[in-house]
Amino acid sequence: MTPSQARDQYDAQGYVIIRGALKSGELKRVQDAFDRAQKNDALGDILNQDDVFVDMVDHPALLPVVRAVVGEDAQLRYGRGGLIKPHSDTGSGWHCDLSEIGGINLPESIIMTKLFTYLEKVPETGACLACVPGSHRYEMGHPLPDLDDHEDMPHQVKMVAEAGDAVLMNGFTWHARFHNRSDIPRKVLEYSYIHSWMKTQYEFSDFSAHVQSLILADHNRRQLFGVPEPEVSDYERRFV
Ligand SMILES: O=C(O)CCC(=O)C(=O)O
Repeated sequence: MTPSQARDQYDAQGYVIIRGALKSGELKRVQDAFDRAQKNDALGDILNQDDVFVDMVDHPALLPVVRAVVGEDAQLRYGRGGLIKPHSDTGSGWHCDLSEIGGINLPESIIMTKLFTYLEKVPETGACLACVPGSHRYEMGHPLPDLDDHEDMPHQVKMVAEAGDAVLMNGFTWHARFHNRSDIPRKVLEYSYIHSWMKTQYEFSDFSAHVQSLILADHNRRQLFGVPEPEVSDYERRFV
């Protein structure tokens, strides 16, 4: 799938599945680093834990899709890891992340998108992300159905994934997480992308000196991490 085909799917469905983004050797490197971060109780601060997590911000199988969807002014909003234990009722209700935003016609805008990269298989019985395809085009304020059981949402599609697959989802798409009824922990990297002129959820000073040096070494990373570019306004920032 080319980035342009991915963009077409994202536009039509409100999400796109990117199969096999991480291949075996690299996947193992990311899995091992994730497990170390989890042991250190540092999944919320994943970007400071290992260089692989900084590499994931501009990964060659993923960033081209982010660029095709968000645009050449994309910036990271945050990055974190998430673990859902096997056999845990940790599903979440249906929601749309951007429902509180005003002043923008969200059904026709791409303001915030989330990239979920799965480090373990997520089977049908796992803690699947589920989306209602096309719901990113519903008019603003469209009410979500009042469901007794979130698993009963009509027209939903579950994101069953293999380790190394990723899902890029529009923040205006209706989505939920299912309970984990499988034997497999759900290990995910969740990176959110916005535009260069929007606020991020971190300060550059939150990063270690080492991570700061990784960011400063590259133009696109400086943009992704919101490092100011002398004489270029935040509105004018572009990847090279
Ligand atoms: O963990 C998931 O699969 C869903 C996460 C979610 O609902 C969200 O990021 O808003």
